[in-house]
Amino acid sequence: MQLHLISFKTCPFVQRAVITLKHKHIDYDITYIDLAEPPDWFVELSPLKKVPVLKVDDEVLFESAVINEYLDEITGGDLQPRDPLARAKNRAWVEFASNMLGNLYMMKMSKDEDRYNKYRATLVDQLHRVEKRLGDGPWFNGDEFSLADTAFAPFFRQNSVSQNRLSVIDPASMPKVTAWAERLLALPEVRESVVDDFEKLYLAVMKKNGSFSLNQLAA
Ligand SMILES: N[C@@H](CCC(=O)N[C@@H](CS)C(=O)NCC(=O)O)C(=O)O
Repeated sequence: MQLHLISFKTCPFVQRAVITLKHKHIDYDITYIDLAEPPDWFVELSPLKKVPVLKVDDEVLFESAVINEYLDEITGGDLQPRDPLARAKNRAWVEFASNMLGNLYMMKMSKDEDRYNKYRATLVDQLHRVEKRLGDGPWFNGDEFSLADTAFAPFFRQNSVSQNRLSVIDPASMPKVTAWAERLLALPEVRESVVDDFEKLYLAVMKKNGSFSLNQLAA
């Protein structure tokens, strides 16, 4: 079976799939596209015109959460809790992480201070909810590393650009989130989930969007 991931170099949703692929030591090919000028074959292939898309031989899978569940299921299914309620809750938190990724993007790309503050406040509230949900770790569900970890990790990677100088994590009020994020960011599969020039590309996207927070960084 040939697995072929279609990616955009700064997309955190693709990073989720890469983390799972690497965590599971699954062989795959990767093609990077430019979402600003998506090639015709991609528009034809991707129902929502979004990345990630995973080609499984000639079949097409889309949506990062679905792709990750598939990758887990073909390799033993150990990244989802066995209990149906625990599994459903894990899926709900994966969706929560997706919402946070959207808010992080909106915050980072906000042109003005008001919008920036609005998204930042939402994210701080969301991170406090995650803080309450976390136990003693090391992972989201305690000892068992799961798809919730692979779903949140790209949030922490994107949040950590520029040596955390734009971070929304407040270590004093979010000690569990802080420790969990550090643990995730230290994993090889998370470190290798982004391209070598990821930070440069990510900051370039912020600059192109006239990012308020990037100006703060320069000030
Ligand atoms: N719910 C989707 C979100 C994927 C997504 O938003 N991808 C962005 C890039 S990070 C995209 O392809 N955007 C192109 C577009 O919206 O046209 C998933 O989890 O896979």
